[in-house]
Amino acid sequence: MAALVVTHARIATMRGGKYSILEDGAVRCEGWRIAGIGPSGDIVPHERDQVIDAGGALLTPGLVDCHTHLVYAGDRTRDFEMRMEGLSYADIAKAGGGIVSTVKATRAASDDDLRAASARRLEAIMASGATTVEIKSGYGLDTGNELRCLRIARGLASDHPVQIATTLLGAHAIPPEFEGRADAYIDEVCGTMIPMAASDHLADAVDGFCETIAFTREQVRRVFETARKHGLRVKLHADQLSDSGGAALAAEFDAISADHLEHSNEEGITALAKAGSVAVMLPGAFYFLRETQVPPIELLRQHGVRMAVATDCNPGTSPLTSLPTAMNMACTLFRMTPEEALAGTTCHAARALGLGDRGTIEVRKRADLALWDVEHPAHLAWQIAGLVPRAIIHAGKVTRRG
Ligand code: DI6
Ligand code: FE
Repeated sequence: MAALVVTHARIATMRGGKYSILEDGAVRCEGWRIAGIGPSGDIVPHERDQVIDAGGALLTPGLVDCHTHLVYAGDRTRDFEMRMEGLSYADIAKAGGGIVSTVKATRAASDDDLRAASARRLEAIMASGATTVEIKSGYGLDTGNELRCLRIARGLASDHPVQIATTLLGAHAIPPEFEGRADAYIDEVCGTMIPMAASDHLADAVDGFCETIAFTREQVRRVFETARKHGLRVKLHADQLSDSGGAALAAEFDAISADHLEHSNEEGITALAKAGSVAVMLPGAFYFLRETQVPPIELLRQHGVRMAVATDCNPGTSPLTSLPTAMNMACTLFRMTPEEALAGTTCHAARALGLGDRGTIEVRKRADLALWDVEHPAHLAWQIAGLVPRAIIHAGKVTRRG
């Protein structure tokens, strides 16, 4: 079988969550999978194979962005201006901004406009090295619009060389028509939204926003119980702005990930470790909101909780479309190491999506790779912005050349 062979690369295989570097290595891709990896001298291309001579450049797994909200319409720059003038998140919501303004714009947008706006953001994340991207709904907030956003998210994979994982985030905020009636809205999420998303195979997982300004633990618990009944795995926006016991709740439902965690307590962290949930760090939102409470990185390390890093691409708290920039922020703001940050956008990010077939460079894994014109893998976290790979390989095919 004709194959694609990358030779003379410094390969960060990311096995075991470490760089695990193979110097002057080669990777043989057959179809969409990796068929061989070893020293360049051992992996000899056949005559008909396509060969990329990396010339000593760095080869990593294709990056995985495991937390985005990139399907939305409208504009939140006025929110940003108001915040710079000193208004609070609550003041901004009262003045007509906030999540609800994005919900209104998203509902009003045509399918074509919503798809085009979402595609632009997805393409920017892909250009930063991503070959797998998770996309949440959460700006539709009624059954029709939530399912529409998931359908658009799924559809983006048909004309982009990327794998998309979709997550239903119906419990993101209380929609205007349910103001003051959060429980009635959760009835709709559990009674209609989750069952329909499950039967139409539109969601790979279910997420919620457990927070004083969003949904209570009891409300999220109902969402999770319904998800479980429909065979869907769960993730949670947990303890972002306050200690709401989110980490422990996520662990109780064996969540594949618990995300944010700035205010999590040790009990919650211990529970996450036991459940094997991944802790997803989102430094873009921390930076953009000028938060001061850093997530308990040292506790997560001590308890052996795997840490992922993602963009959280969304219009209100993290307008970020570069994974290397998210890695840089995870190091400068959270004091993660560059090696942890790269594990966070490769193997641990894949695990945060429950995907065991990617995130490291090993035989039989997906042939999703990124080739970077840098000497050391720490460069990916060192550079603040503007870093893009020289080449991206998705499912064994070269999809981008820099
Ligand atoms: N946490 C956040 O930071 C965003 N959503 C969430 O659950 C905020 C989204 C927005 O303001 O549009
Ligand atoms: Fe988020």
